[in-house]
Amino acid sequence: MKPNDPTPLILRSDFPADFRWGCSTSSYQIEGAVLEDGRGESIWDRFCSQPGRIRDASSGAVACDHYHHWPEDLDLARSLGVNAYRFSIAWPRILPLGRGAVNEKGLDFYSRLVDGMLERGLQPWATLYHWDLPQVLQEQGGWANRATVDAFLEYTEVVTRRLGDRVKHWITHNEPFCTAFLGNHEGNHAPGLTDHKTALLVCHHLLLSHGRAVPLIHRQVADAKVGITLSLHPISPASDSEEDAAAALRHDGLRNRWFLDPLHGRGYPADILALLGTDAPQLLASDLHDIATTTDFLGVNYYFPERVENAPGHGPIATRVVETAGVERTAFGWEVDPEGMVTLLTRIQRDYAPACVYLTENGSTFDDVVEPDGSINDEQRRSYLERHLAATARAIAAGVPVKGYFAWSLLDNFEWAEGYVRRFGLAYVDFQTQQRTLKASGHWYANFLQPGDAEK
Ligand code: IFM
Repeated sequence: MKPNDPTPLILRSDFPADFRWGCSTSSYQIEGAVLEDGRGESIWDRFCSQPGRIRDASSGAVACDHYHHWPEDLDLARSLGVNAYRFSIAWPRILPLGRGAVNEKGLDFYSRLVDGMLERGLQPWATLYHWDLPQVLQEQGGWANRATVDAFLEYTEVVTRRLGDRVKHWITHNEPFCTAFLGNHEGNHAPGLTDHKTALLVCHHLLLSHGRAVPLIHRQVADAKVGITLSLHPISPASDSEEDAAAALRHDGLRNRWFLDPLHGRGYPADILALLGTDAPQLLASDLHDIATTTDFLGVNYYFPERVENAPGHGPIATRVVETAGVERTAFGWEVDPEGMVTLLTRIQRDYAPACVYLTENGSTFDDVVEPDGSINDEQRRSYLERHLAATARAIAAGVPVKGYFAWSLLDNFEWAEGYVRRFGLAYVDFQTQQRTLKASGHWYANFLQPGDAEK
C-alpha cells in the first residue's frame, strides 16, 4: 500500500495460509480461433450468427485471441500473484463432431496451456463444460437428448486421459442454471430455445452427466478433486407480505434448491415438482442416485442477491424478481451486496454442508475509461473486489469451509448475449490491437496478494 492509502478492509494474511487464489476464464469467451486446427462448430458460433441474438452483433470468433496470446495471458495471471488459474475446455476442439474422432490438435493446445500454467506456478482448474456444446449434438436434440450425457462422458474420458497427469482439479459444469434456463427457456443464450419443459429436461441431463462424470474422472485421474460450479443467489421477499414470503421460497426452490437438493441426495424439491406438474423431467430409476455422487468441493459463483415478489400467472412458480431502488449496482444493473455472499455461503453450509467450497467466480462489470496515459482507474471494481474478499473472510469466520477465491475475470472478454459491451476483466483488452493493460483493480489484487512487491 502507498502510505496515504486508506486502511485496507482485508489482508491476505487474514486468510488461511493454504487458501487458493485464482482468476477465471472460459474457452468461448476468450479463445477465438474458432476455425483453427480442426475445431468444430459450437452452439455459440451458430447462435451468434443469427441476427439480433448478440447486443453488438459480435461473436467469440476472435474474442481475446487467447488461442495465440495464451503465454502472455498466463504471464499476466502470474503477475497478479495468483496460484491457480481456472479455464474451460472447448468440447468442439476435442471432438469436433461431438463424439467419435478425436482432434489431437485440440488436445495439444490444452496440453501446452496446462504446461504453461505449471511452469508459472499456476494450479490448473479445468471446467469441462462452460456452455460451448458441439453444434452437431444440438442438431440431435442437445442436452434435451439423453444421449448427450453419454457423449459428455466420452468427451470427459478423452480429456482426462490426456490432461489428468497434470490437471488434478476438475469442474464438470459451470452454472447449469444458465445452460438450461437461459439457453432453453429464456432463449437469450445458445441454443436460443424458449420452452420450460425442455429447459427442465436439459437441467436434469446436465446434473446426470455431472453425477456420472465424477466417478469417471476419479477412475482416470489419480488424486483428482472434482466438483460442480453453481450460480447461486441469496433470495429474499420483496415485502413483508405472506404472499411474497411464499414466493421467495418458491423462487429459491427453482433457482437454488433445484440444484443443491438432488446434488446432496435429497432428490428434486417436492414443492417445486408439484408446481411443475407434467413439465417435470421424467427420471429413470438410478438417476437421482447417480446425481448425488460424492464430490470433493462445491463451486459457487456469486454475483448478486435477488428480491422476489408473488406474481400470479408469471410462469409455473409465479414469481418475479424486482429491483430495489437506491442500491449500489454494477453497469449490468446487478446489485452489489457483499454481505449477501455471507448469507448465501452460511445458508449453503447450514443446509447442505458440502465437503468444502470454492468461490469459482465473483466479479463486476463497469464502464471502464482509458485515461490519456493509458491507465484504467476502475475504482468501483477494485472496491467490489476488496469488499467481497472481506465478505469471504467473514464467511470463513462464520464456519464456512471456503478454500479458495477465483476472480472473474482475468480479461475483458465476450460476455455472451451482451457481446463486448460488458467488461469484467482485471485486465483491459483493446479488441482492435489485442493489447492487455492491467486495470487499477488488477494492480490492487496483485498488491493484496504480494504485499510489498507491487510497489517495486
Ligand atoms: O461471463 C460470465 C461467465 O461466463 C459465467 N458466470 C457469470 C459471468 C458474468 O456474467
